[in-house]
Amino acid sequence: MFGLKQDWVLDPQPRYFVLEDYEGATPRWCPGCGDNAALTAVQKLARDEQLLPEKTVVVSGIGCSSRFPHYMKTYGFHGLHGRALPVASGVRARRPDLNLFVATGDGDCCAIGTGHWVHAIRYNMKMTVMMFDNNIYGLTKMQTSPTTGLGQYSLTHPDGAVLSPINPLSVTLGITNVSFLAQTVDWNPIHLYATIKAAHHHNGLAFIRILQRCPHYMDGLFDPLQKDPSGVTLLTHPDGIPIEGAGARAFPNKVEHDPSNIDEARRIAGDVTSTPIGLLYRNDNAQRYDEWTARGIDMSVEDKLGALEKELDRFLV
Ligand SMILES: Cc1ncc(C[n+]2csc(CCOP(=O)(O)OP(=O)(O)O)c2C)c(N)n1
Ligand code: SF4
Ligand SMILES: [Mg+2]
Repeated sequence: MFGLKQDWVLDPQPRYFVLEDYEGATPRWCPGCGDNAALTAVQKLARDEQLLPEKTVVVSGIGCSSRFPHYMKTYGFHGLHGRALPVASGVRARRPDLNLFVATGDGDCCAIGTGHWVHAIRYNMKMTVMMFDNNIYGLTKMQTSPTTGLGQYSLTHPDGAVLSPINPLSVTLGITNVSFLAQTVDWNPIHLYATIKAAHHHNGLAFIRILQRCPHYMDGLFDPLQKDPSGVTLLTHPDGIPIEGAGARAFPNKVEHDPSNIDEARRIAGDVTSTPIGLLYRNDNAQRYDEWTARGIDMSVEDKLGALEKELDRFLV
């Protein structure tokens, strides 16, 4: 489980990281909040993969879920509401060496951050994006979000939400150059962990929608799925999210789905009769904008100055 660090040459001794090495401030999320489960999964993944803390960064926007970077003992950036993805894109543009995780919420990503969501998917820069979907604005105490269900009570719609919710899976699959889309749930730690791990190893932007419990403002939202897991369809495939044993037994409905089939992925995403979990779509060969932004990254200072001089010389009069 623990491995030798590869690229730390100054250490007199090999370093081995344990969970505590990734644990930052004590989480202040409510008891039972699904964000806690995802934090544990990411910390375990970091430990299992022996990610160098100084080479790992977690970027977020604003919301309860966006407090994530504070609770990791890595680098982090707690950004502005809706701006997690542009900040993360900036990090990735010139740092291909970093492990990059993004925490965002349904409000953060699917409302104020929608434009950034669309373009980040198209840019396909390597990062693991966790979109915590609790169907509500949690931090600001219960306003309707784009994923709030029709008729749901909230402080902005005390008579019930008047519009049908956006479908983040369908939206993501509609964006040009999408390369990885998965859905998981906070209450199955095995599936949650396996999904984040697969995303971390994906060759591009991996977008995960995490169905996340908010017992404080949306108590019981996912009770029907928890009490009757036949409402969930577990997507299985040799190229999908590997899950066995108790993690898989929790879901009696299983359907084999080839994640390279985007038409079928779109059909599954739009099927309102069941909640899919697993890998809906993956394309390892999608274009990567970070390969373009990283050009010249190995140039020496002298070479950069020389290239700059040459460029400026073009404008000599
Ligand atoms: C520009 C801007 N607009 C609005 C806000 C207020 N605000 C803070 S968090 C939030 C909603 C967060 O909801 P979500 O992203 O779903 O996260 P959750 O708290 O549910 O995890 C809003 C509207 C803000 N901080 N900045
Ligand atoms: S309000 Fe909801 S989302 Fe926020 S910490 Fe509490 S349970 Fe979690
Ligand atoms: Mg939310």
